[in-house]
Amino acid sequence: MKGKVEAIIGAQWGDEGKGRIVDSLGDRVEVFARYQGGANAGHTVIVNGEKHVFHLLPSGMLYSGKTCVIGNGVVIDPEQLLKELSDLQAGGKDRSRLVISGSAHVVMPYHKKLDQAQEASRPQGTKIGTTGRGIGPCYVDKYNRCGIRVEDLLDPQALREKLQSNLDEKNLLFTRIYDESPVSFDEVYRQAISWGEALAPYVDDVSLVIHRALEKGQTVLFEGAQGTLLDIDHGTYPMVTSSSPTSAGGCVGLGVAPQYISRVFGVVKAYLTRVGEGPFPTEDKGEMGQKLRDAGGEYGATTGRPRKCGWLDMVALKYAVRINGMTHMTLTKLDVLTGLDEIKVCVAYKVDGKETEDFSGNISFLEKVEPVYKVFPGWKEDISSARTFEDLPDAARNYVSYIEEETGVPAALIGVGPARDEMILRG
Ligand code: 2SA
Ligand code: GDP
Ligand code: MG
Repeated sequence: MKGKVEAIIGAQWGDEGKGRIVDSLGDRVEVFARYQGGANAGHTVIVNGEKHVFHLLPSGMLYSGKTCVIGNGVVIDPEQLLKELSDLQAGGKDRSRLVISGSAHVVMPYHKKLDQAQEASRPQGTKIGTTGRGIGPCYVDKYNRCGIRVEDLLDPQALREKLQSNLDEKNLLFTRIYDESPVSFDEVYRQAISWGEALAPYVDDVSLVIHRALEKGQTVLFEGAQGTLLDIDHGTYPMVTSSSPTSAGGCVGLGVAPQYISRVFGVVKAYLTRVGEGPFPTEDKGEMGQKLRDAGGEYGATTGRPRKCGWLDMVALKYAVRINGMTHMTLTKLDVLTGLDEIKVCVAYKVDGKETEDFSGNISFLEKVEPVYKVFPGWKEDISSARTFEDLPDAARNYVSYIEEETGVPAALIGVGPARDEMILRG
């Protein structure tokens, strides 16, 4: 094996700062690869004071001469993708070569409509808080083997037949179950043909493109979207997304053999957030939660929804270490904790009077959890210009060292601000 894969995955409920980490580590990478999720993702990258939010494009698009791929495991909303591309082009920033898998499924307008209708019809307490981007319904069609793939957009006859049978079914759902208007075949067909024409130059065999890069000894970076606790299998089901954000998802979602993975970087926010519904044992619903939201700018990068905020949860984090095979951590937003008198960390769960350090995604279990906290002293010094571990105040170093010791995973990068260079790189 000549080349290697490094995976960057969300270790929590998403929005840990994956986009910025991908960008900050991008120098030594030749291929950036998205492998799951879709335009529900919002990955923020700040370079030279300019903010970019990527939804479908890999966060390496700002580099020159690199390859960015969107794998078979991603669900592509062509309208969103073409908009992102043209926005970058307008700013003269699409310097990377983009390759899209023909096997990736297409998020059609009726998927978004269905996602929104289903979410609206869920009773309180059972809502998922989806982004409304059509993700769940598109993956349902994929696994039901009736979905429309990117390659179908390039074949007008195949597209006509598939679209017709999909709309026959979806329009029954809209009119008979959800009291919605039907979707017009002609309109969607015309739109889909034009998407195919626009996307055709980018379509190629992604697995082969990556294989050839690896053969040349290059480094490929898997860019996870969402996070471990939102994983369809390993997350807090059913309050999850419909894909596999965990490291193993990268192999399936790109067609890459697992032995190429050399390092798994889990992106860990120094506190915790969740957007959407579902249990969150360490959420602070009071003043402290609001303080973290304000200091961290915790609003959805796709929907603008306020994110729920709370304390770092070591029980959940150790689970993420195990599920992903995390070899390294990248700890983001340490600077957001600056100024707090004390910082709490959940070290165990108390459930039915018993303490446990074993996480479970079972929501009935999580709803009963009382967090057991350890309290750390805070620091007051501005840390945004720290570039070595030694530049950090003692209290900040203690906090990071505690997380490393408890997880057994070294923090290879520490984020002290959102910009590309606002970090401490430790090898
Ligand atoms: P969906 O739309 O079917 O994937 O929603 C299912 C759950 O997954 C959550 N989810 C996310 N959580 C955090 N960040 C995401 N991306 C955006 C961001 C979210 C936004 O970067 O801020 O802007 O609101 C993301 N995408 C999906 C979602 O909240 C549901 O709980
Ligand atoms: P992603 O979905 O994991 O890529 O994360 P988002 O982009 O949705 O949210 C992370 C937010 O935190 C973005 O606004 C980033 O610019 C910001 N961010 C990332 N790392 C840091 C950091 O170390 N410090 C600060 N203050 N902000 C950061
Ligand atoms: Mg995000």
